[in-house]
Amino acid sequence: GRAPAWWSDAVVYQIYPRSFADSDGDGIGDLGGIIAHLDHLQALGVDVVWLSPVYRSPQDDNGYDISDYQDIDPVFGTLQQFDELLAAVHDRGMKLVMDLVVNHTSDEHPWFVESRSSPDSPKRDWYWWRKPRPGMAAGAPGAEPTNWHSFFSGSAWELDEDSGEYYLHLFSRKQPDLNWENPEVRRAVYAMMGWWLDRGVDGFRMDVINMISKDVTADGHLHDGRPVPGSPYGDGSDSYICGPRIHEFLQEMHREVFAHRSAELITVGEMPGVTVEEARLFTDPARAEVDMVFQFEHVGLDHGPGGKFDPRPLRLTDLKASLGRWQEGLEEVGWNSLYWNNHDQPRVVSRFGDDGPAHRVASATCLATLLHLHRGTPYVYQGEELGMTNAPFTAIEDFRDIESINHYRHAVAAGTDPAAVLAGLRWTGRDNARTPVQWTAGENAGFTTGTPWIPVHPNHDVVNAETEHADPDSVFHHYRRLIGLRHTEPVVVHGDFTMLVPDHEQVYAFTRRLGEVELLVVANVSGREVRPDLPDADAWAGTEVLLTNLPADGSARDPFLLRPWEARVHRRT
Ligand code: TEU
Repeated sequence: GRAPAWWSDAVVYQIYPRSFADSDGDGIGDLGGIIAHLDHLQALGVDVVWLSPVYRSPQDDNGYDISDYQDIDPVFGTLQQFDELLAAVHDRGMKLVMDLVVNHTSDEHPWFVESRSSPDSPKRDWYWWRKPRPGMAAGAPGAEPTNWHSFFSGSAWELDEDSGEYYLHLFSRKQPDLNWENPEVRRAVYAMMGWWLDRGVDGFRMDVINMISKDVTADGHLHDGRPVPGSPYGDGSDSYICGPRIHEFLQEMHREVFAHRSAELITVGEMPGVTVEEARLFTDPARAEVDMVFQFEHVGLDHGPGGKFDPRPLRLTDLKASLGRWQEGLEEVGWNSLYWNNHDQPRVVSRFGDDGPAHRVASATCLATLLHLHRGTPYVYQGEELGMTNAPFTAIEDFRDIESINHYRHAVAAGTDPAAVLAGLRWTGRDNARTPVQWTAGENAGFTTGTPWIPVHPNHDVVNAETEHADPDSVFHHYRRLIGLRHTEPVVVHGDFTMLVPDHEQVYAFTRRLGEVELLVVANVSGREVRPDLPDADAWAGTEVLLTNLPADGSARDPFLLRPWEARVHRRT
């Protein structure tokens, strides 16, 4: 067999720089703030740090709109400071992964400025320029080249008045899609990636990388998407999710960028809409595409018929069926990434747990235990290790995220009750994950000495790193123990996975086995006591308890009479 990759037992920590820590008092997190808090990451024990984008950017989508791939935005610092950060991360034995955003650039990137300057521009074909729909006047309703909606509301096409042509933007109008059909575009991207790797970075998290290949006919035609009930726009995802040339492009990227470089690099492709069958192909080492993918199935299970802003309660059986299928699907070939949170998702303790004072710590540590005992590479998103909660925003003025603000504007204009729209945003809006990291109980949670760019959560008096470092029963120390366990127990990394009691609506339980060593992981994912009927429970009852999330209560109780949000990991050989 193939030797396990260096990162197989690694845990990755995601930093969203804007919200991490501010060192210069302008209210926005920056590289200096990250350098100042590396002790926290080292104490947690993570192996890899993934930085959300810090490149030069107009910040329309908080840096996911890049105007210069080879410079640092002044709001975050300088290239020299970046080199300092990289060295400081390496000095501590950690690696640094950059965010690679190459499905689109900013409309202020020189490539797009040149492309837009004239239909005859040599860079015109670097983006997706199209004439209005045949027989229709530019700008008329429905004249867009396809019916696709943008992820950030409205059409995915923006009219350029000067040329009378439209350009494609799957995200904001300030994020025009690059045309990966053009080999010059691909060469420019690979050269840029090489520039960062030569500078010493250890890999990339690739933003919406499964959207770079569009289904286009030989004569340049793009197809309309499926109609969406109640919307003037259609869903074009069949034309760009894992499009016809996606595997070819990723293999080419691997050949051109990674194959002749160090084997100690790590790649993860962010892939909305990816299926487990596709993920097997993307992550099969023999195909040389990416090391792992971020899939979205488990974070869509609580979306209602109206989409992400129409949430419904999660059914635990759905979650188990989904994650269980991914464990099984990538068991022989490929590799999972494991995440509850990132900068696009609501906080897991508020979403799948209970963020009230009685159960916040127990439910955060319960969910953490489940995730970290699966097979794959766990990702911890800043603040998750503190049990940070969703934002308590009450007015649209509190929100900063372009997706939320655009959605509010469109939905209210279409006649939806503003209070109902706001309720949706409060549940699933991305700003839930973007309030500043809570370092202390002091002013602005120790995030900044200035005015924070987005409100600080008032619960930082209780939920903060300083308090949690000092408390062995905190969410922080539980994450630290989970990460430690992955580093010391090979069965956590390599063991097989068997789901137990799949039909139970309160209990999530599974075993892991590697040779003679077997783990039982069992968790009460509810606020009510429960005694599941576990196979082999009597034999497990007396075995070594590797980890629990609740302090022992001193009683000689039945270990599988689970208290609210109790999670246990047993071990036997
Ligand atoms: O997100 C891709 C994506 O499809 C969603 O997760 C997105 O956040 C949105 O909520 C869909 O409803 C990536 C980045 O992670 C995100 O921050 C960027 O805004 C987006 O790509 C565009 O670069």
